Amino acid sequence: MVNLSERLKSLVGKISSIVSFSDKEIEEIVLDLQRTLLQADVDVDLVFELSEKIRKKAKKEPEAGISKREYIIKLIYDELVEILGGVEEKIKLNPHRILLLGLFGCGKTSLAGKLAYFYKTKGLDVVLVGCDFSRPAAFEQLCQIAKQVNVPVINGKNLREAEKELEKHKNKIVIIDSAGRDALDKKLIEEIKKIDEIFKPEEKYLVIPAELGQDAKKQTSEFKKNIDITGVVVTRMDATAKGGAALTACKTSEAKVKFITVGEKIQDIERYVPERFVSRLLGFGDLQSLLEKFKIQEEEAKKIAEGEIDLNIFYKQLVEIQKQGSISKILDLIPGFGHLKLPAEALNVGEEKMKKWKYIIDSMTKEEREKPEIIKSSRVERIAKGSGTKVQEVNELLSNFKKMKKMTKKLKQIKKFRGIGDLAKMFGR
Ligand SMILES: Nc1nc2c(ncn2[C@@H]2O[C@H](COP(=O)(O)OP(=O)(O)OP(=O)(O)O)[C@@H](O)[C@H]2O)c(=O)[nH]1
Ligand SMILES: [Mg+2]
Repeated sequence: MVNLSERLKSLVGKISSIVSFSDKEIEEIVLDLQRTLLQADVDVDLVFELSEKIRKKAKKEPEAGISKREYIIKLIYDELVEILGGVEEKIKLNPHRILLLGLFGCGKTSLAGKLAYFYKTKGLDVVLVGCDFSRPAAFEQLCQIAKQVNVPVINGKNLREAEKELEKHKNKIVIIDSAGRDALDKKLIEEIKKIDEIFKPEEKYLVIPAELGQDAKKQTSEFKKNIDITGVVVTRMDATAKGGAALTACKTSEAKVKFITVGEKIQDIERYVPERFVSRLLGFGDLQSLLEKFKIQEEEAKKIAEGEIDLNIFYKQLVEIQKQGSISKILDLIPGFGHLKLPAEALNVGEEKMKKWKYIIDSMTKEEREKPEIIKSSRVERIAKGSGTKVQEVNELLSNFKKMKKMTKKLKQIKKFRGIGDLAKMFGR
Protein backbone atom coordinates (compact mmCIF):
# COMPACT_ATOMS: atom_id res chain seq x y z
CA MET A 1 0.00 0.00 0.00
CA VAL A 2 3.01 2.24 0.47
CA ASN A 3 3.32 3.10 -3.21
CA LEU A 4 -0.32 3.96 -3.66
CA SER A 5 -0.39 6.10 -0.56
CA GLU A 6 2.86 7.89 -1.46
CA ARG A 7 1.60 8.69 -4.93
CA LEU A 8 -1.78 9.89 -3.73
CA LYS A 9 -0.18 12.06 -1.08
CA SER A 10 2.10 13.56 -3.67
CA LEU A 11 -0.92 14.26 -5.91
CA VAL A 12 -2.66 16.04 -3.03
CA GLY A 13 0.54 18.04 -2.49
CA LYS A 14 0.58 18.98 -6.16
CA ILE A 15 -3.06 20.09 -6.07
CA SER A 16 -2.31 22.22 -3.02
CA SER A 17 0.27 24.20 -4.94
CA ILE A 18 -1.94 24.95 -7.96
CA VAL A 19 -3.14 28.55 -8.01
CA SER A 20 -5.83 28.50 -10.67
CA PHE A 21 -7.66 25.47 -11.96
CA SER A 22 -8.22 25.63 -15.69
CA ASP A 23 -9.40 22.63 -17.74
CA LYS A 24 -5.75 21.82 -18.41
CA GLU A 25 -4.86 21.55 -14.71
CA ILE A 26 -7.93 19.45 -13.99
CA GLU A 27 -7.07 17.10 -16.86
CA GLU A 28 -3.54 16.69 -15.50
CA ILE A 29 -4.88 15.84 -12.04
CA VAL A 30 -7.28 13.28 -13.53
CA LEU A 31 -4.53 11.66 -15.61
CA ASP A 32 -2.20 11.51 -12.62
CA LEU A 33 -4.93 9.87 -10.53
CA GLN A 34 -5.65 7.41 -13.36
CA ARG A 35 -2.01 6.35 -13.64
CA THR A 36 -1.75 5.93 -9.88
CA LEU A 37 -4.85 3.74 -9.61
CA LEU A 38 -4.00 1.63 -12.66
CA GLN A 39 -0.52 1.00 -11.30
CA ALA A 40 -2.12 -0.18 -8.08
CA ASP A 41 -4.05 -2.73 -10.17
CA VAL A 42 -7.50 -1.14 -9.87
CA ASP A 43 -9.91 -2.28 -12.60
CA VAL A 44 -9.63 -0.18 -15.78
CA ASP A 45 -13.37 0.41 -16.25
CA LEU A 46 -13.70 1.52 -12.66
CA VAL A 47 -10.79 3.94 -13.03
CA PHE A 48 -12.30 5.50 -16.16
CA GLU A 49 -15.69 5.79 -14.54
CA LEU A 50 -14.15 7.56 -11.56
CA SER A 51 -12.13 9.86 -13.83
CA GLU A 52 -15.23 10.87 -15.75
CA LYS A 53 -17.06 11.74 -12.55
CA ILE A 54 -14.17 13.81 -11.25
CA ARG A 55 -13.75 15.62 -14.58
CA LYS A 56 -17.41 16.57 -14.59
CA LYS A 57 -17.70 17.61 -10.97
CA ALA A 58 -14.36 19.46 -10.92
CA LYS A 59 -15.80 21.99 -13.39
CA LYS A 60 -18.44 23.13 -10.90
CA GLU A 61 -17.74 26.04 -8.59
CA PRO A 62 -17.43 25.29 -4.88
CA GLU A 63 -19.84 26.75 -2.34
CA ALA A 64 -18.99 29.93 -0.48
CA GLY A 65 -16.12 29.59 1.96
CA ILE A 66 -14.53 26.63 0.20
CA SER A 67 -11.61 27.11 -2.15
CA LYS A 68 -11.40 25.31 -5.48
CA ARG A 69 -8.33 23.47 -4.21
CA GLU A 70 -10.19 22.19 -1.14
CA TYR A 71 -13.16 21.31 -3.31
CA ILE A 72 -11.08 19.18 -5.68
CA ILE A 73 -9.26 17.32 -2.89
CA LYS A 74 -12.59 16.56 -1.22
CA LEU A 75 -13.96 15.42 -4.59
CA ILE A 76 -11.11 12.92 -4.97
CA TYR A 77 -11.59 11.80 -1.37
CA ASP A 78 -15.33 11.23 -1.90
CA GLU A 79 -14.88 9.29 -5.12
CA LEU A 80 -12.15 7.09 -3.62
CA VAL A 81 -14.31 6.35 -0.59
CA GLU A 82 -17.11 5.41 -2.97
CA ILE A 83 -15.09 2.88 -5.02
CA LEU A 84 -13.56 1.46 -1.85
CA GLY A 85 -16.89 0.49 -0.40
CA GLY A 86 -18.63 3.72 0.61
CA VAL A 87 -20.09 2.92 3.98
CA GLU A 88 -18.69 0.96 6.88
CA GLU A 89 -20.25 -2.49 7.18
CA LYS A 90 -21.86 -3.37 10.50
CA ILE A 91 -20.67 -6.29 12.60
CA LYS A 92 -22.50 -8.07 15.41
CA LEU A 93 -21.20 -7.48 18.89
CA ASN A 94 -23.23 -10.18 20.61
CA PRO A 95 -22.44 -13.90 20.84
CA HIS A 96 -22.67 -15.49 17.42
CA ARG A 97 -20.92 -17.99 15.16
CA ILE A 98 -18.49 -17.12 12.41
CA LEU A 99 -17.23 -19.55 9.76
CA LEU A 100 -13.97 -18.63 8.00
CA LEU A 101 -13.52 -19.94 4.48
CA GLY A 102 -11.19 -19.42 1.58
CA LEU A 103 -8.50 -20.94 -0.58
CA PHE A 104 -5.07 -22.26 0.49
CA GLY A 105 -2.94 -19.97 2.59
CA CYS A 106 -5.27 -16.97 2.40
CA GLY A 107 -4.92 -16.38 6.14
CA LYS A 108 -7.91 -18.19 7.70
CA THR A 109 -6.20 -19.78 10.66
CA SER A 110 -4.28 -16.65 11.65
CA LEU A 111 -7.48 -14.68 11.21
CA ALA A 112 -9.24 -16.96 13.71
CA GLY A 113 -6.70 -15.79 16.31
CA LYS A 114 -6.96 -12.16 15.28
CA LEU A 115 -10.76 -12.19 15.46
CA ALA A 116 -10.56 -13.87 18.87
CA TYR A 117 -8.30 -11.04 19.99
CA PHE A 118 -10.65 -8.42 18.49
CA TYR A 119 -13.78 -9.75 20.21
CA LYS A 120 -11.94 -10.23 23.49
CA THR A 121 -10.99 -6.54 23.47
CA LYS A 122 -14.73 -5.87 23.10
CA GLY A 123 -15.33 -7.83 26.29
CA LEU A 124 -16.71 -10.98 24.66
CA ASP A 125 -15.70 -14.59 25.33
CA VAL A 126 -14.49 -16.62 22.38
CA VAL A 127 -14.07 -20.29 21.49
CA LEU A 128 -12.27 -21.61 18.40
CA VAL A 129 -13.28 -24.69 16.43
CA GLY A 130 -10.81 -26.43 14.11
CA CYS A 131 -12.44 -27.87 10.99
CA ASP A 132 -9.45 -28.14 8.70
CA PHE A 133 -9.33 -31.88 8.08
CA SER A 134 -6.99 -31.88 5.11
CA ARG A 135 -3.72 -30.61 6.59
CA PRO A 136 -2.30 -32.78 9.41
CA ALA A 137 -0.74 -29.94 11.38
CA ALA A 138 -3.73 -27.62 11.00
CA PHE A 139 -5.28 -28.30 14.40
CA GLU A 140 -1.88 -27.98 16.09
CA GLN A 141 -1.47 -24.52 14.48
CA LEU A 142 -4.91 -23.46 15.71
CA CYS A 143 -4.13 -24.70 19.25
CA GLN A 144 -1.00 -22.59 19.33
CA ILE A 145 -2.91 -19.54 18.20
CA ALA A 146 -5.63 -20.22 20.78
CA LYS A 147 -2.95 -20.35 23.46
CA GLN A 148 -1.59 -16.99 22.36
CA VAL A 149 -4.96 -15.30 22.78
CA ASN A 150 -5.88 -17.46 25.73
CA VAL A 151 -9.15 -18.91 24.44
CA PRO A 152 -10.43 -22.52 24.43
CA VAL A 153 -10.30 -24.58 21.27
CA ILE A 154 -12.39 -27.53 20.09
CA ASN A 155 -11.35 -30.16 17.56
CA GLY A 156 -14.04 -30.33 14.90
CA LYS A 157 -12.93 -33.63 13.38
CA ASN A 158 -16.27 -35.12 14.36
CA LEU A 159 -18.71 -32.34 13.60
CA ARG A 160 -21.60 -33.61 15.72
CA GLU A 161 -19.42 -34.20 18.75
CA ALA A 162 -17.94 -30.75 18.36
CA GLU A 163 -21.44 -29.30 18.20
CA LYS A 164 -22.28 -31.09 21.46
CA GLU A 165 -19.07 -29.81 23.01
CA LEU A 166 -20.10 -26.29 22.03
CA GLU A 167 -23.05 -26.52 24.42
CA LYS A 168 -20.53 -25.93 27.19
CA HIS A 169 -19.63 -22.65 25.54
CA LYS A 170 -22.93 -20.80 25.43
CA ASN A 171 -22.79 -17.01 25.12
CA LYS A 172 -19.48 -17.03 23.35
CA ILE A 173 -18.32 -15.94 19.95
CA VAL A 174 -17.63 -19.17 18.06
CA ILE A 175 -14.98 -18.93 15.34
CA ILE A 176 -14.72 -21.92 12.99
CA ASP A 177 -11.55 -22.46 10.95
CA SER A 178 -11.92 -24.50 7.76
CA ALA A 179 -9.61 -26.10 5.20
CA GLY A 180 -8.25 -24.33 2.15
CA ARG A 181 -7.89 -25.64 -1.41
CA ASP A 182 -6.27 -24.57 -4.65
CA ALA A 183 -9.61 -23.73 -6.15
CA LEU A 184 -13.24 -23.74 -5.18
CA ASP A 185 -13.96 -27.33 -6.26
CA LYS A 186 -16.96 -29.55 -5.60
CA LYS A 187 -15.28 -31.19 -2.62
CA LEU A 188 -14.60 -27.92 -0.88
CA ILE A 189 -18.15 -26.71 -1.46
CA GLU A 190 -19.49 -29.96 -0.01
CA GLU A 191 -17.22 -29.72 2.99
CA ILE A 192 -18.24 -26.14 3.71
CA LYS A 193 -21.93 -26.97 3.30
CA LYS A 194 -21.63 -29.79 5.79
CA ILE A 195 -19.94 -27.55 8.37
CA ASP A 196 -22.57 -24.92 7.69
CA GLU A 197 -25.40 -27.40 8.19
CA ILE A 198 -24.16 -28.64 11.57
CA PHE A 199 -22.93 -25.40 13.14
CA LYS A 200 -25.33 -22.95 11.43
CA PRO A 201 -22.98 -19.97 11.65
CA GLU A 202 -24.71 -16.57 11.36
CA GLU A 203 -21.68 -15.18 9.57
CA LYS A 204 -19.70 -16.76 6.77
CA TYR A 205 -16.61 -14.73 6.03
CA LEU A 206 -14.67 -15.30 2.85
CA VAL A 207 -10.99 -14.62 3.43
CA ILE A 208 -9.23 -12.92 0.54
CA PRO A 209 -5.50 -12.15 0.43
CA ALA A 210 -4.83 -8.57 -0.64
CA GLU A 211 -2.25 -9.59 -3.25
CA LEU A 212 -5.08 -10.94 -5.41
CA GLY A 213 -5.73 -7.34 -6.43
CA GLN A 214 -8.57 -7.02 -8.93
CA ASP A 215 -8.75 -10.83 -9.27
CA ALA A 216 -10.53 -10.72 -5.90
CA LYS A 217 -13.64 -9.88 -7.91
CA LYS A 218 -13.61 -13.22 -9.72
CA GLN A 219 -12.96 -15.14 -6.56
CA THR A 220 -15.65 -13.48 -4.44
CA SER A 221 -18.19 -13.87 -7.25
CA GLU A 222 -17.42 -17.58 -7.55
CA PHE A 223 -17.79 -18.16 -3.83
CA LYS A 224 -20.97 -16.10 -3.74
CA LYS A 225 -22.50 -18.24 -6.45
CA ASN A 226 -22.05 -21.40 -4.37
CA ILE A 227 -22.16 -20.30 -0.76
CA ASP A 228 -24.11 -17.48 0.81
CA ILE A 229 -21.15 -15.62 2.25
CA THR A 230 -22.11 -12.74 4.54
CA GLY A 231 -18.85 -10.82 4.47
CA VAL A 232 -15.25 -10.62 3.38
CA VAL A 233 -11.99 -10.19 5.25
CA VAL A 234 -9.03 -8.94 3.24
CA THR A 235 -5.71 -10.16 4.70
CA ARG A 236 -2.07 -9.18 4.19
CA MET A 237 -2.90 -5.55 3.44
CA ASP A 238 0.58 -4.68 4.72
CA ALA A 239 2.40 -6.94 2.29
CA THR A 240 1.29 -5.74 -1.15
CA ALA A 241 0.61 -2.64 -3.21
CA LYS A 242 -2.57 -4.24 -4.55
CA GLY A 243 -4.72 -4.00 -1.42
CA GLY A 244 -6.70 -1.04 -2.73
CA ALA A 245 -7.53 -3.00 -5.86
CA ALA A 246 -8.70 -5.99 -3.81
CA LEU A 247 -11.01 -3.72 -1.83
CA THR A 248 -12.48 -2.06 -4.93
CA ALA A 249 -12.96 -5.53 -6.44
CA CYS A 250 -14.98 -6.56 -3.39
CA LYS A 251 -17.14 -3.47 -3.81
CA THR A 252 -17.86 -4.26 -7.47
CA SER A 253 -18.83 -7.83 -6.64
CA GLU A 254 -21.03 -6.49 -3.85
CA ALA A 255 -19.18 -8.40 -1.16
CA LYS A 256 -19.12 -6.58 2.14
CA VAL A 257 -15.66 -6.11 3.60
CA LYS A 258 -15.89 -6.32 7.38
CA PHE A 259 -12.25 -6.51 8.50
CA ILE A 260 -8.75 -6.12 7.12
CA THR A 261 -5.56 -7.56 8.56
CA VAL A 262 -2.35 -5.62 8.38
CA GLY A 263 0.43 -7.82 9.75
CA GLU A 264 1.39 -11.17 11.24
CA LYS A 265 0.85 -10.26 14.85
CA ILE A 266 -2.36 -11.21 16.59
CA GLN A 267 -3.28 -7.53 17.11
CA ASP A 268 -2.91 -6.68 13.41
CA ILE A 269 -6.62 -6.59 12.63
CA GLU A 270 -9.02 -3.71 12.21
CA ARG A 271 -12.61 -3.05 11.20
CA TYR A 272 -12.75 -1.90 7.62
CA VAL A 273 -13.92 1.70 7.45
CA PRO A 274 -13.61 3.11 3.89
CA GLU A 275 -13.42 6.72 5.08
CA ARG A 276 -10.63 5.96 7.51
CA PHE A 277 -8.81 3.93 4.89
CA VAL A 278 -8.92 6.73 2.30
CA SER A 279 -7.95 9.34 4.89
CA ARG A 280 -4.84 7.33 5.62
CA LEU A 281 -4.06 6.90 1.93
CA LEU A 282 -4.29 10.62 1.28
CA GLY A 283 -2.52 11.69 4.46
CA PHE A 284 -4.80 11.91 7.43
CA GLY A 285 -3.18 14.90 9.16
CA ASP A 286 -3.70 17.22 6.24
CA LEU A 287 -7.11 15.91 5.40
CA GLN A 288 -8.69 16.07 8.81
CA SER A 289 -9.12 19.83 9.02
CA LEU A 290 -10.39 19.90 5.47
CA LEU A 291 -13.01 17.22 6.18
CA GLU A 292 -13.98 19.09 9.36
CA LYS A 293 -14.60 22.19 7.28
CA PHE A 294 -16.87 20.30 4.90
CA LYS A 295 -18.71 18.76 7.80
CA ILE A 296 -19.42 22.17 9.31
CA GLN A 297 -20.53 23.37 5.90
CA GLU A 298 -22.89 20.45 5.48
CA GLU A 299 -24.39 21.14 8.88
CA GLU A 300 -24.79 24.80 7.94
CA ALA A 301 -26.39 23.89 4.63
CA LYS A 302 -28.87 21.73 6.50
CA LYS A 303 -29.71 24.56 8.87
CA ILE A 304 -30.16 26.98 5.96
CA ALA A 305 -32.39 24.50 4.14
CA GLU A 306 -34.55 24.34 7.24
CA GLY A 307 -34.57 28.11 7.57
CA GLU A 308 -32.74 27.86 10.91
CA ILE A 309 -29.60 29.95 10.83
CA ASP A 310 -27.25 31.04 13.63
CA LEU A 311 -24.86 33.98 13.95
CA ASN A 312 -21.94 32.07 12.42
CA ILE A 313 -23.98 31.47 9.28
CA PHE A 314 -25.36 35.03 9.45
CA TYR A 315 -21.88 36.51 9.25
CA LYS A 316 -20.71 34.26 6.43
CA GLN A 317 -23.85 35.13 4.48
CA LEU A 318 -23.27 38.82 5.04
CA VAL A 319 -19.75 38.54 3.65
CA GLU A 320 -21.17 36.91 0.51
CA ILE A 321 -23.90 39.52 0.20
CA GLN A 322 -21.36 42.36 0.38
CA LYS A 323 -19.34 40.71 -2.38
CA GLN A 324 -22.35 40.50 -4.64
CA GLY A 325 -23.76 43.97 -4.28
CA SER A 326 -27.49 44.50 -4.15
CA ILE A 327 -29.43 41.45 -3.09
CA SER A 328 -32.79 43.15 -3.61
CA LYS A 329 -32.21 43.33 -7.36
CA ILE A 330 -31.77 39.60 -7.40
CA LEU A 331 -34.86 39.09 -5.27
CA ASP A 332 -36.81 41.03 -7.92
CA LEU A 333 -35.95 38.32 -10.39
CA ILE A 334 -37.41 35.53 -8.31
CA PRO A 335 -41.17 35.33 -8.80
CA GLY A 336 -42.99 36.16 -5.59
CA PHE A 337 -40.03 37.45 -3.64
CA GLY A 338 -39.95 41.12 -4.59
CA HIS A 339 -41.64 42.03 -1.32
CA LEU A 340 -38.56 40.93 0.62
CA LYS A 341 -36.77 43.98 -0.75
CA LEU A 342 -36.74 46.05 2.43
CA PRO A 343 -35.02 43.64 4.80
CA ALA A 344 -32.71 42.75 1.92
CA GLU A 345 -31.58 46.37 1.67
CA ALA A 346 -30.91 46.31 5.39
CA LEU A 347 -28.43 43.51 4.81
CA ASN A 348 -26.30 45.57 2.47
CA VAL A 349 -23.94 46.70 5.20
CA GLY A 350 -20.90 48.97 4.73
CA GLU A 351 -17.33 47.90 5.27
CA GLU A 352 -17.01 49.72 8.61
CA LYS A 353 -20.10 48.07 10.03
CA MET A 354 -18.99 44.66 8.86
CA LYS A 355 -15.76 45.07 10.85
CA LYS A 356 -17.65 46.11 13.96
CA TRP A 357 -20.09 43.24 13.64
CA LYS A 358 -17.19 40.85 13.37
CA TYR A 359 -15.76 42.17 16.65
CA ILE A 360 -19.18 41.82 18.25
CA ILE A 361 -19.64 38.22 17.09
CA ASP A 362 -16.08 37.36 18.14
CA SER A 363 -16.88 38.60 21.65
CA MET A 364 -19.74 36.16 22.02
CA THR A 365 -19.51 32.69 23.52
CA LYS A 366 -19.94 29.67 21.26
CA GLU A 367 -23.38 29.10 22.71
CA GLU A 368 -24.45 32.68 22.07
CA ARG A 369 -23.34 32.43 18.45
CA GLU A 370 -25.26 29.22 17.96
CA LYS A 371 -28.37 30.27 19.89
CA PRO A 372 -28.62 34.07 19.66
CA GLU A 373 -32.08 34.03 21.27
CA ILE A 374 -30.40 33.61 24.67
CA ILE A 375 -28.74 37.02 24.34
CA LYS A 376 -30.70 39.25 26.74
CA SER A 377 -29.74 42.71 28.01
CA SER A 378 -27.05 41.73 30.52
CA ARG A 379 -25.30 39.67 27.88
CA VAL A 380 -25.67 42.52 25.37
CA GLU A 381 -23.83 44.83 27.78
CA ARG A 382 -21.02 42.36 28.29
CA ILE A 383 -20.65 41.79 24.54
CA ALA A 384 -20.61 45.54 23.82
CA LYS A 385 -17.89 46.06 26.41
CA GLY A 386 -15.87 43.10 25.19
CA SER A 387 -15.95 44.25 21.58
CA GLY A 388 -15.48 47.96 22.26
CA THR A 389 -18.84 48.83 20.71
CA LYS A 390 -22.10 50.38 21.91
CA VAL A 391 -25.13 48.52 23.23
CA GLN A 392 -27.17 49.93 20.32
CA GLU A 393 -24.74 48.47 17.86
CA VAL A 394 -25.05 45.01 19.35
CA ASN A 395 -28.82 45.36 19.27
CA GLU A 396 -28.70 46.51 15.67
CA LEU A 397 -26.74 43.41 14.71
CA LEU A 398 -29.22 41.18 16.53
CA SER A 399 -32.15 42.83 14.82
CA ASN A 400 -30.49 42.33 11.42
CA PHE A 401 -29.86 38.73 12.30
CA LYS A 402 -33.58 38.32 12.94
CA LYS A 403 -34.36 39.87 9.57
CA MET A 404 -32.03 37.50 7.80
CA LYS A 405 -33.49 34.56 9.64
CA LYS A 406 -36.98 35.60 8.59
CA MET A 407 -35.90 35.92 4.98
CA THR A 408 -34.14 32.57 5.09
CA LYS A 409 -37.35 31.00 6.34
CA LYS A 410 -39.32 32.47 3.46
CA LEU A 411 -36.68 31.69 0.85
CA LYS A 412 -36.25 28.09 1.88
CA GLN A 413 -39.10 27.14 -0.44
CA ILE A 414 -36.78 27.81 -3.38
CA LYS A 415 -35.50 24.48 -4.61
CA LYS A 416 -32.02 23.63 -3.33
CA PHE A 417 -31.77 26.94 -1.47
CA ARG A 418 -28.17 27.48 -0.33
CA GLY A 419 -28.55 30.71 1.58
CA ILE A 420 -29.14 34.36 0.82
CA GLY A 421 -25.43 34.89 0.29
CA ASP A 422 -25.51 32.44 -2.58
CA LEU A 423 -28.66 33.74 -4.27
CA ALA A 424 -26.73 35.62 -6.93
CA LYS A 425 -24.72 32.50 -7.80
CA MET A 426 -27.85 30.40 -7.84
CA PHE A 427 -29.63 32.75 -10.21
CA GLY A 428 -26.69 33.16 -12.51
CA ARG A 429 -25.63 36.66 -11.55
N1 LIG B 1 2.14 -9.96 6.52
C1 LIG B 1 1.02 -10.58 6.81
N2 LIG B 1 0.97 -11.93 6.83
C2 LIG B 1 -0.21 -12.52 7.12
C3 LIG B 1 -1.37 -11.79 7.41
N3 LIG B 1 -2.38 -12.68 7.64
C4 LIG B 1 -1.84 -13.90 7.51
N4 LIG B 1 -0.53 -13.84 7.19
C5 LIG B 1 0.41 -14.93 6.93
O1 LIG B 1 -0.07 -15.71 5.85
C6 LIG B 1 0.34 -17.07 5.97
C7 LIG B 1 -0.84 -18.00 5.83
O2 LIG B 1 -1.72 -17.80 6.90
P1 LIG B 1 -2.69 -18.93 7.48
O3 LIG B 1 -3.50 -18.30 8.51
O4 LIG B 1 -1.94 -20.16 7.83
O5 LIG B 1 -3.57 -19.20 6.20
P2 LIG B 1 -4.69 -20.32 6.01
O6 LIG B 1 -5.73 -19.75 5.13
O7 LIG B 1 -5.15 -20.83 7.30
O8 LIG B 1 -3.88 -21.42 5.22
P3 LIG B 1 -4.36 -22.93 4.94
O9 LIG B 1 -4.92 -23.46 6.20
O10 LIG B 1 -3.11 -23.65 4.52
O11 LIG B 1 -5.35 -22.87 3.83
C8 LIG B 1 0.99 -17.14 7.34
O12 LIG B 1 2.39 -17.12 7.18
C9 LIG B 1 0.52 -15.90 8.07
O13 LIG B 1 1.43 -15.46 9.03
C10 LIG B 1 -1.29 -10.35 7.37
O14 LIG B 1 -2.26 -9.61 7.60
N5 LIG B 1 -0.08 -9.81 7.07
MG1 LIG C 1 -5.34 -22.79 8.01
